Order: sequence, then C-alpha cells, then structure tokens
Amino acid sequence: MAFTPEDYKFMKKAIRLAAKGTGFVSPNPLVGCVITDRDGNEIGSGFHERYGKAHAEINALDSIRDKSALLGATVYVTLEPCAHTGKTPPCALALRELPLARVVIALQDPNPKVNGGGISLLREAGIMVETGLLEEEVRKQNEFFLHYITTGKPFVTLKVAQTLDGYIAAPDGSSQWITGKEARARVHAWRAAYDAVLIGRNTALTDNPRLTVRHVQGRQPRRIVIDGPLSLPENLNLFTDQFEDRTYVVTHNEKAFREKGDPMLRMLSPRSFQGQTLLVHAREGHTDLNQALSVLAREQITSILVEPGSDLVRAFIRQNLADKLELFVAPKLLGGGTRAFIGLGIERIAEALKLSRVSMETIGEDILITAYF
Ligand code: AOF
Ligand code: ZN
Repeated sequence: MAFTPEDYKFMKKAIRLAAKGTGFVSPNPLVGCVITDRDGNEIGSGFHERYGKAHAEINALDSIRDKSALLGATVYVTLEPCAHTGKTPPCALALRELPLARVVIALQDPNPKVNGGGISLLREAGIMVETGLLEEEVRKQNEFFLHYITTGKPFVTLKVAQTLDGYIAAPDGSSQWITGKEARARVHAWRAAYDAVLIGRNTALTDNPRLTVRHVQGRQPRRIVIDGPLSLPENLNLFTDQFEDRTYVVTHNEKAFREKGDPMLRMLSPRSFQGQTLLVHAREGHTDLNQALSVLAREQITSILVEPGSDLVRAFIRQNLADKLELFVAPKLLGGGTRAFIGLGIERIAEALKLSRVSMETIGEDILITAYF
C-alpha cells in the first residue's frame, strides 16, 4: 500500500489539529481528523478538544454541513476509531453508517477496549481501511497516553538544568537561574502539557516554587510533592496559592497521615488539609516512588514532569522509573556545587547507563538534549 503526497498532507493536518488538545484531553489521547470528498477536496475537520467530550471523528463529521459530500469520501484520523461505548458511542459505528470509500489511520489504538476492533468494524462494512501513515509521529505525539494505557503507570520525564561543567546549583546552594528565559518558557509549556509536575521535599523547602504556568498560555498542571515525613510547612506556595486544590502530597509517614485526616484536628487547623495527601509504603527509609506512581495513575495522572534535585534524580534513575530526560545545558561554568547525576551505583564504563533516541536543540543561549531511558 503506497500513500500519496495528498494522504501525507491531510494526515499531517490531522496531527496538527490533534495537538490543539494538549493539556485538555488526558487521560485520553490527542486525536485529529480530516475528511476529504471523492475528489480529494477537504470538506471537514475536527479534533478531540476536551476529556469526556466528542471524539475527533465526530467533531469532523459535525463540521460538514452538506452530508451528501460524504459519498466516496476519505476519513484521515490519527488514531483508530473506537469500537467501545465509553463516554460517547463508538466512532467506528458512526463511520460505518456513511457511504465512505476509505479510512486512513495513523496508529492502531492499543487500548484493550479498541485494539483493532474499530478497524474490523469498518472493514466488515466494506470500507477500505489503511493504517500506518505517519504512525511514528502519532506515537510520539501520544507518548503519554500510549505509556499509560499499556503500563498503567504515568510517563515520567526528568527535567534537569545544569552548567557546562555539570552543576545544577552553586556551592552556596543557589540554582536560580542557570538557564535563560527561553528555556524557562519551554519548561512552562511542558507544565501545561504534562498532567502533573513533581518535586521533592528539599526543593519545596529551599525554592518554595509555585510550579505553575506563567510564561506561556496554558492550563495549570497538578502538583505533586514527595514529603516522606509529612512535615512540610503549611505556608508554602503549593499549599496556599489559588491552585492549592491541585496539590498532592505523597508521604510514607502513616502516623502523621492518620493525624492529618483526624476530623478533630481538621477543625483546629483547617489549613493542614489543603491539597490531597496520599500514603504509600516506605522503601529503604524513603517514600516508595514506584508505588507512588501507581497511586498517582489511579488519580488519572498519565504524565509527570519531575523537576528534581539530585536526590530525586538518583532515586528515579536507580529504580528505573524515568522514561525521558530533558537536559538543559547552559553555557556557564561553576567549578563546584551540586551535581544532578551522582550516586548511580555505576563502577565501570561497561555499566554506563546508555540513553537512546537522543536529539538536540538550541533554545536561546542554552542547549536542550532530549533522550529516552
Ligand atoms: C478520545 N478521543 O478522539 C478518540 C478516542 O472515555 P471515552 O469514551 O471518551 O473513550 C476514550 C477512549 O477512546 C480512548 O482511551 C481511546 O482508546 C479511544 N479513542 N478517545 O478521547 C478521540 N478517537
Ligand atoms: Zn471514538
């Protein structure tokens, strides 16, 4: 099966449309759809705009006023039309009622409720179905959804900003700002795209960050702070700003957790009940991050941007819990301070952790290296 340049053009447009749902469709996928008539002219398009709302195919169909144009039409859709009744009826059933000639799909939906079922429904109705057009682009665009639906865990990215000589903080502990404002804007765009941003207790104490989206437009992420002892001060920005209800605290201190949930204490100190506290086990004296990820997945968090200090970098890497690295390298030298990547337990070159799918980009004065674990 060969795809034509026109096929590429319309699928590219469907992918661009899908991207407009970024930040708003989780835990569902980004999906875009373009429809052309029998002569190959575009007659409609749409995308999945918001979680729980209409799927991309239905929005594209709804955009077409003259339904007679659908005779012999081609539907380009980035993800296999669904075959299940979820929040909405199955798209494959809606499509197979139409006099379509062809449906072109980038990626088969690995969701067990679909997984080829949509394709079968269309083929049984005599519609020609072709798959795999620009599949890699769609895989990349939906890396959070694909990871979440196949592993049941959130997709985890470590974001690190370091100097040329590998330091994330100066000898006095200061770390703002290693990178320039363009890099910061990129981080804010990520915050708007990831379901949640995660930090550790030390970062919460020393930086008192807000972890909000400010330098770009976008929706605010949920915020997670790992606070093993559950003793962070209640006046931190994360617990007091207007997004306090989007903050999760993960702890392994069962005693403090129970006390916090005590209704009597709640009356005495309402502030301490802001945000949501999740209890997990301890693992070698620390909060069990693996269990934390499972618990957060149940909160429908499909992707987490970790903005870690070196303790969390080490923990995530050593426990094999990170999926992607976003490493900013600023053209600065410190000659001393804190390093991000220490204590990985590696002794020999042969044991070096080798990352894959590496790419590089210049952002303002800084370099961004992206790689997968
Ligand atoms: C979407 N948007 O455009 C397509 C989806 O919870 P529901 O009923 O909305 O169903 C969600 C599943 O439907 C989703 O996980 C994916 O497998 C499939 N396709 N979902 O939200 C869309 N085409
Ligand atoms: Zn659907």
